[in-house]
Amino acid sequence: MRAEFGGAVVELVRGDITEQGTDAIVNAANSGLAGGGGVDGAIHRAGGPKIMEECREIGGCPTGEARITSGGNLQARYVIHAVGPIYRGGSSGEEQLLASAYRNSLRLATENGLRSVAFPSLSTGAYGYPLRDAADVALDTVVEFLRNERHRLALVRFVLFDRRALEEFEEALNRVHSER
Ligand code: AR6
Repeated sequence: MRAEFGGAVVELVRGDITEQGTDAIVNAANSGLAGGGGVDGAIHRAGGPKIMEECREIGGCPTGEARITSGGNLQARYVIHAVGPIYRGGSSGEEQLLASAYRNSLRLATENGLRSVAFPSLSTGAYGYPLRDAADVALDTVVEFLRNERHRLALVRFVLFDRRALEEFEEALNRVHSER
């Protein structure tokens, strides 16, 4: 499923984030940029040790922010390491932090002149953010950025790991699209 906003296509696919040929892929990282399971583990396994070396030099990244490294052995030239919030019930600023993790990732992509970026669903694995709410935040934030900020992005792709995640993102995209 795809739709256009602010000159860029937003696309939803089912798949593995590590296999994307976009200019950058986004990592669901932790604030230590220390590696881990899920998306993070898969990216470091597929991309090789260079990415972790660069993460160590950067040292860390506060929740809601993002940092960029090379893509190592990945097809993508860059990895944008975004730190989403750990879900603690929903009244600890999680929504704002999740939105800012997406927004800051797109800002970094723009500052580096990138044309295409692929995101996983941040915070919805180990960090426990409810998928439906997270899908709404993800699509609202990305669409608002594409419509209102200066950018040269042509493609923002969400790569969803399972059918349920794809369906929740499809519903969220349908909603944003019908509100235009
Ligand atoms: N491609 C696309 N999506 C994936 C993949 C993949 N290869 N693998 C898992 N997912 P998570 P978080 C989905 O846990 O919740 C790590 O230990 C998965 O089904 O990767 O932000 C880090 O080091 C889920 O919907 O990220 C952090 O400590 C979504 O990606 C912590 O986990 C995100 O799941 C970050 O937790």
